[in-house]
Amino acid sequence: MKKIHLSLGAIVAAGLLTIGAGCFNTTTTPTTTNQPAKTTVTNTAKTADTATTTVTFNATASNSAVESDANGQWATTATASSEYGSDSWSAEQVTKAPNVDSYGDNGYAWAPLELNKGEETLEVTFTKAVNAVGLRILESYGAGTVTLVELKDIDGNYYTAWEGTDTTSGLDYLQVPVTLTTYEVNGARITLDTTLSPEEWVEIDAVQLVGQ
Ligand SMILES: [Ca+2]
Repeated sequence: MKKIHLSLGAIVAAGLLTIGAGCFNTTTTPTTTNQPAKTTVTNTAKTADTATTTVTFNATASNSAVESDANGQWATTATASSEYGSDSWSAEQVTKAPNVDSYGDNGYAWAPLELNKGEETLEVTFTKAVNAVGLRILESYGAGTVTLVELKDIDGNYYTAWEGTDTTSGLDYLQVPVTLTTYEVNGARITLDTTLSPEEWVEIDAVQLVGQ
């Protein structure tokens, strides 16, 4: 019996755990089963860390793929420099998931008070602050007028995510990828130039933040 105990101690110290439990009495078995359990816990933690840093942004995702993006969240509040109505076409209409089903004038989207007036801004917030990888803006009418997209961190600082020429047409998203932010984002500000669409009222249906 003494010889068996010495042998187990040497094997456990060497990290070899292939001993058949049936070789030992009930007082030695727990020693051999505890070791693999610790290894399992360590592996689980590593998997979780990897998932946190691999959130990606597909800037060419189809509209249906955008709407099922597991790392996406829709705006929960919205304000604007002006709004066409207090219910239909109000800033509130850009919150939640998209509900405009075809390109055109629709009260389920936000619209500014005036057509072809000039610069307008739309500001949104999100419930969950995330390290962001991108923002998506669903343009539903007067598409192609966004000039600047900024992300807002939890301390109220703005960061330019994109500026340039918006080539969006039809009922489609302006998709703005960013390098995974080191700051936590829970808001965005969108600047538009409505003179770029003098014939069609500019309308935005929904805004999605992507991150983790
Ligand atoms: Ca909407």
